Amino acid sequence: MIKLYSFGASFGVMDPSPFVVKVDAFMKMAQLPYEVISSADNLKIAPKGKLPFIIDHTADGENTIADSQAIAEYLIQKYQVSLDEHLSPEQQAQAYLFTKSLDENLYWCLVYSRWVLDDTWPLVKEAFFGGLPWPIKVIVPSIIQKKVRKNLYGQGIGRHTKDEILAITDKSFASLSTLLGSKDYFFGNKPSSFDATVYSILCQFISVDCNNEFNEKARSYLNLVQFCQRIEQAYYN
Ligand SMILES: N[C@@H](CCC(=O)N[C@@H](CS)C(=O)NCC(=O)O)C(=O)O
Repeated sequence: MIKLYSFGASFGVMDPSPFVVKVDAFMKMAQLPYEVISSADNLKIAPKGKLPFIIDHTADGENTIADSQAIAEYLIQKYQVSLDEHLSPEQQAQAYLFTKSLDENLYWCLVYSRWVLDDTWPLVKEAFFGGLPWPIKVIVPSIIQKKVRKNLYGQGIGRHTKDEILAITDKSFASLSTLLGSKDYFFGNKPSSFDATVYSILCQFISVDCNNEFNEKARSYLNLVQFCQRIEQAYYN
């Protein structure tokens, strides 16, 4: 049995981490049996200090794998997952590089929109720290927010103004919308692992119960909204 270690549902999606949702959607698409173990404390036992990670309990012992890309590669190899078999080598190369763009650029725009924007920060504070006892719940959020701001500055996105970050974010939405066009999935009429990846980040803007400018921008792309609905009807009903 595969165990997926996650934070737990927030904002109306199965996890506030796109990387956790990516693995969850991938396993659903691949029809692999698995169990989700949800707790913020999972971070304390995460092999690389980040979620997700999986532990695959097999007849030969346990395999622990961290990082959404490494997890997908492990599962494809171990369980002969055929999700990407209809992609040409060129499409597989594109999917990899598009994934890195979403993971390394759009993701940080999401982090900014949640942790820095004044209208969303109170929701984040409540969702992630609301359950902590007083006075920890007053002290810890601002310490972590400071750390996140530092990471955003180090990564580079945090050096832009809000309007610039919104414009950078919109470039990804517009590009995804163009790539999808009127197709059901990004590489045709069958889902591939790249659809799990795109869904995992788009649902954090589109399907969540947050209504900041970044959410509104994402929801202005009808085909992206319909794409999220398509995945949710197929896998999250
Ligand atoms: N490259 C990793 C990224 C995972 C990641 O950044 N996870 C974040 C949540 S979205 C995390 O666990 N952050 C905790 C921390 O940095 O302390 C993957 O693809 O799984």
